[in-house]
Amino acid sequence: MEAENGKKGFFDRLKSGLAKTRKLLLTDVDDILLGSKEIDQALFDELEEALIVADVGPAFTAELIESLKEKVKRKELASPEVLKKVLRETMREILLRNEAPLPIPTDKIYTIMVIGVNGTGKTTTIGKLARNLKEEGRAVTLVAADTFRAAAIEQLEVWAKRVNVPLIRQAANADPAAVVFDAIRAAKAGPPGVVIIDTAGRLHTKVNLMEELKKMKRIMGRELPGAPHEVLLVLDATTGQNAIAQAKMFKDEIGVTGLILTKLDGTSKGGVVVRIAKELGIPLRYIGVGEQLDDLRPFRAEEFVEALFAPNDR
Ligand SMILES: Nc1nc2c(ncn2[C@@H]2O[C@H](COP(=O)(O)OP(=O)(O)OP(=O)(O)O)[C@@H](O)[C@H]2O)c(=O)[nH]1
Ligand SMILES: [Mg+2]
Repeated sequence: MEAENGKKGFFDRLKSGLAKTRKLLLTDVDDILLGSKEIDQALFDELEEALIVADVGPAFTAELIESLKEKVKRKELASPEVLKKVLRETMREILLRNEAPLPIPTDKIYTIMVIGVNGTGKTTTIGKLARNLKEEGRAVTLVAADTFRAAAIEQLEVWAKRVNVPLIRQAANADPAAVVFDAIRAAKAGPPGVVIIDTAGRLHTKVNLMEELKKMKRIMGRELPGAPHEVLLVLDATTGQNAIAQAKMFKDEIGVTGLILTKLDGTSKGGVVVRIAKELGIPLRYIGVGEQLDDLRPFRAEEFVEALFAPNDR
């Protein structure tokens, strides 16, 4: 009962979180369909424009329009209303390919390195994730490896206290690789648990940041074969196309095994989820739809599409 309430609660928040995206995307699509008696090139052109504005990306848009045209040719698309169903179905298919919840084993140490440019929501997301995992009965340790900003360690400490999990930290300006080293040593000495590492989003230069992240990764792998088990990149949905560029950069430089998309509640560019699925081919692990502790959830394609296409509340 509790879990059901939780799910419904999140679905409603997801739905209201996606309100701006829905308004932009579906109101446009509805208007286009309402104004069209038949399916012709003009309709496709308008549809294409609406999709691009919603940030679903050119690759998805092109594929969708192509498949719609095929269906028209094969007479499978009789009326404009059917177009919306196909839009929904095509989105669902593409998103399903990127639905892959984080596979955290219970019998081994599992290390998660959280990376991303500054302000995307890394530290906040780690707090929420720690809470989720703890509620599932996991032992969680947080690691303050963002030693660049003085306040960063304190910020994570607040989360650790709030969620009631241990924090591994050193003094400000310590070498993050040394903090990670401590964390792995401590993890190996205790029962299996989940170790979540917060990292800096900005250093003096981008090259410094990449080198620092690579070094952390190297030390972890040396101390614990297979670590980091997951490199989670946090992307801010409100940055749309920029998020895609960041993902490509981190993927090439560091290697990314999973994504978290935050701040879906603050944007009409939620279509970027579709774009990420289509263009990046990296599993989308979690989505964030607000600043509260329970505003982070594993990404579910079906739930997302359902929330996106749900009727607007009056
Ligand atoms: N609306 C909304 N705000 C969010 C969400 N996730 C994070 N935030 C907010 O985004 C802001 C930045 O979050 P942080 O967690 O500090 O970001 P960070 O990536 O750790 O930033 P740096 O440590 O500077 O690199 C905070 O005000 C968060 O409350 C979300 O899903 N929705
Ligand atoms: Mg931070």
